[in-house]
Amino acid sequence: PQTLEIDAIDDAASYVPVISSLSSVYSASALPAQEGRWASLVACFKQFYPAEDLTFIARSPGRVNLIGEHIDYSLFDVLPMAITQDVLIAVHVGDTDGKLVLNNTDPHFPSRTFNVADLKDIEIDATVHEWSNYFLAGVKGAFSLLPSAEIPSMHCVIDGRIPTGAGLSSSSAFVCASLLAIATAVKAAASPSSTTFANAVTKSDLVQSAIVSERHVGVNSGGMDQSASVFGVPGHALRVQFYPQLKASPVAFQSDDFAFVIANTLVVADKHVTGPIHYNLRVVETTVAAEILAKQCGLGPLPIRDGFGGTLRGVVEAFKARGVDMTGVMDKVKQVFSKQEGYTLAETAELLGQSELEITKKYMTRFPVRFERFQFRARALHVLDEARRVEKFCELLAHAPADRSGDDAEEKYLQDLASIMTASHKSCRALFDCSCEELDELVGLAVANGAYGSRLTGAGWGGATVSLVRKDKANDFVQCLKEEYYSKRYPGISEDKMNDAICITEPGLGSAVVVGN
Ligand code: NG1
Ligand code: MG
Repeated sequence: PQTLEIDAIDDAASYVPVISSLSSVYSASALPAQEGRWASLVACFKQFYPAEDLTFIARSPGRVNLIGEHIDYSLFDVLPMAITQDVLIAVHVGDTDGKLVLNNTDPHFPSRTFNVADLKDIEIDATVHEWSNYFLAGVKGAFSLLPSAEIPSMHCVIDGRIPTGAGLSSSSAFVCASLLAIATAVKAAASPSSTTFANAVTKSDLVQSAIVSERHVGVNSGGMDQSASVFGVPGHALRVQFYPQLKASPVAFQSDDFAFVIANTLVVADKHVTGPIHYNLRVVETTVAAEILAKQCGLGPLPIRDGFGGTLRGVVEAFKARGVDMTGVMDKVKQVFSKQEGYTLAETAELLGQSELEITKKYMTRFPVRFERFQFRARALHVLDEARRVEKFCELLAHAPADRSGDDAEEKYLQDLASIMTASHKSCRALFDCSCEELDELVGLAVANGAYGSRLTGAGWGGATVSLVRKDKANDFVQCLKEEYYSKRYPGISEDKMNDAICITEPGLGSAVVVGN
């Protein structure tokens, strides 16, 4: 595919480099070691559709979150970065058979065909785990972005390389790539003679729409993953802000001496199965905690996030306007939620001044949850303290270690960054209760084997850790974890499987469309 061109989709306030050729993408090391993969996707496309031209390939990557866990849906800033592993969708546009055909390079995911005429009103059954649901979420997003659009016939091959349930956001990458593919196909069908489809959709629109449409798959998620997947900038982390509006700013690393290592526990965290007791429940706990704080502290009505409820960010802003700082807000949390054992629904109704039925309807119907007691105190304290850790981490990153005095400035700098990561893990484990035995073991082994710091990344309850290590020690570190974790937990595990599970990661490029000519 050497003759393909990339249209980095444009954004008015874009800091995203526009890449003119695939080779320049490789040289920018945005897609290291991927050349063979793109070629094999093109070959696979030819197998599925021997008589059809490839119109374009849409791509969106996974992400690793460096700091700021479970605070995006409370509208606090987070610091993820896009990773190399991604979802590619090769598309042929222009037949008049009226079909959307989805094939997958992985034979575990069987072929699916839809009539494009049925797509506008298509229902997604979030209760079944069906791979094409993620594409259909992209369809929903495309119609919300382009309400009058007619989706043309699309014959697709999908190739996803992000491990699922690993906290690396395979789901968002798939939804973002799908939405981008559909928007691009609509544009391509409208101007078949053009070979470039830039501006099919802006990056901001793509993100906003993907955030809302991914909820059709049954998870009441925040917006971190879609932002990282779309806006990713090679060599940079992204500070993503959700308040007062969505904004992503690239953050450079001021030192070349460290690297991040992603290590997958190989415990699959499946939000579709565990959402009601894990992820979706945490969204309810943090949302209702915010509403109770507003009510009990007389803050007035909070701004509502995406039609769901108030946020802890709203609470912090309201207190700020009254001269109360973050420490003060945390004190209020401890006062209002004095019961360490948590709150039953009846007690919650009392605090909120609403009936149990009202609360159930508002917060627990579209995304059902199961619980005995809401842990408002612990969840809110995690969120507020984690928001502070993001601030501190970003402040540290803004200053080069050389600005510090002393011979061991660099060493201290890495220790400071890492201690914030380690504190985040502790809080995720103890207050947010989103870790698991394997994650705790990996974090412990990482620190014992030379990492400065380590933490779970993504939703947790399984999935991966991210560790900060010295670049010159990174390979040894990977080797140690292979021996200490993978070979011991999974005796007989193959080298290939381990290499998929643990890797040194580079921040990569976000969504892009590669156009054939
Ligand atoms: P993953 O790790 O992809 O399951 C989830 C949410 C994020 C964020 C993190 C926790 C989705 C699509 N993403 O990520 O919005 O809340 O957990 O920080 O559900
Ligand atoms: Mg996900």
